Amino acid sequence: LSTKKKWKPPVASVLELGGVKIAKDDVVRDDPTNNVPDTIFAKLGMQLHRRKQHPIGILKNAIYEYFDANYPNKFDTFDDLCPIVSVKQNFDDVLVPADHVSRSLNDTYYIDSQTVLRCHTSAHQAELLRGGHTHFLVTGDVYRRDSIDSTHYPVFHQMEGVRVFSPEDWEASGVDGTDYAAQDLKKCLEGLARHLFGAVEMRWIDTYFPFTNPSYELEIYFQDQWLEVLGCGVTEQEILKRSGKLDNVAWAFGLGLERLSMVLFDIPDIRLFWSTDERFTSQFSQGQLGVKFKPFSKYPPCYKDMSFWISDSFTENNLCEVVRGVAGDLVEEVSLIDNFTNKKGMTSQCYRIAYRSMERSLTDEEINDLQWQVSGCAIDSIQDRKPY
Ligand code: FA5
Ligand code: MG
Repeated sequence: LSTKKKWKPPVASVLELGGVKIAKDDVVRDDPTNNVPDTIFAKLGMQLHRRKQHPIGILKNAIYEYFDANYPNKFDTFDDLCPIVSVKQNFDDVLVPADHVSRSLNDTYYIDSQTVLRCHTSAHQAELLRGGHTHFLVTGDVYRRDSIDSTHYPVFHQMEGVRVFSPEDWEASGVDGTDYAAQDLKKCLEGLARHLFGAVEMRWIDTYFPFTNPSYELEIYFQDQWLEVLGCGVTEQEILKRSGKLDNVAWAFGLGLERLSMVLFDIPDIRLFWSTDERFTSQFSQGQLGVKFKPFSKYPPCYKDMSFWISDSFTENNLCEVVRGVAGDLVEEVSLIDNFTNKKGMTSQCYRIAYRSMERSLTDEEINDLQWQVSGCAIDSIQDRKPY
């Protein structure tokens, strides 16, 4: 089967990121650990969050406004920190255990064994705390190997928020530092949600993060289901201790900016954030939060099913990477629809791939060609023993 890749426009070979120059060879190179494909490299440096007319940039500025209004001149803001960070920054500094799944090559893009594309903006918490910052917001692009559907994309944007309290902040309140911070955190984020959305249906879910305790997620009701929009909690004491803040308590949050934008502007699919089609880009302007996105007619999806015997090393994230590598943003969803294990213990899975363009109708010929290439590449990668 053919594994020929479709022609793609060439990717810039040198990038400037947060004042650091990075050559493509430094990122996409022949290190055995490296699992960053060209499609991901091409997204580095796009910085959608710094575009004033883009929904992500408009949202960032609206959040800044909320913090300015409620905590005048308190929060330091960063939106140009380099997304290429050390394993230490991304994981160790925020107490992610050595055996945590998020560290695996299946979940994170590694440039080499010590360097990753940050998978969350929490990667910058520890250094900023050490640098003496006590109130800050960090916005940036983050990278994850993940499943494919309308609310997941391998590159997305987060905003981290951290606020440090001193004993005098909670001592008069009658509750301990942790409870005080947890209450303040929820009040702050509920206020932010009201500032952005007015009335909206939302709920708090208890959860787990290695770097906070207690930890919560906020979900908002959107398109007939609950959508997780952020994670947050009271910062683990160990993180503060390591930055010399023994007597303090802090809260932290990480907002999913695409998810919040989808709710805010009624954007139905996360791929649209990368669209350069004027019918998308022209609908948003600086400072305007009230506008609802008007889909430019919905083009029909086309479904293709694919089944195969899987080996122990098969993962859905690897399959998704293959599909994205061939079909790019023409793939809307990859879902497991059947899973069968025979008497010999061999497992066969059937995946359904939904192809749909946001911008035009796809022809049968084009889809058949994509599916042919996907199955060729998928078979190669399933049988191939190289990591990915
Ligand atoms: C984190 O990344 C934590 N660092 C957040 C945090 C910060 C918690 C500080 C506590 C303190 P999580 O993996 O849940 O958590 O991601 C945060 C948000 O990013 C999610 O709620 C969701 O809105 C968004 N998100 C996660 N994966 C994707 C994806 N593939 N595509 C788009 N948005 C995503
Ligand atoms: Mg989560």
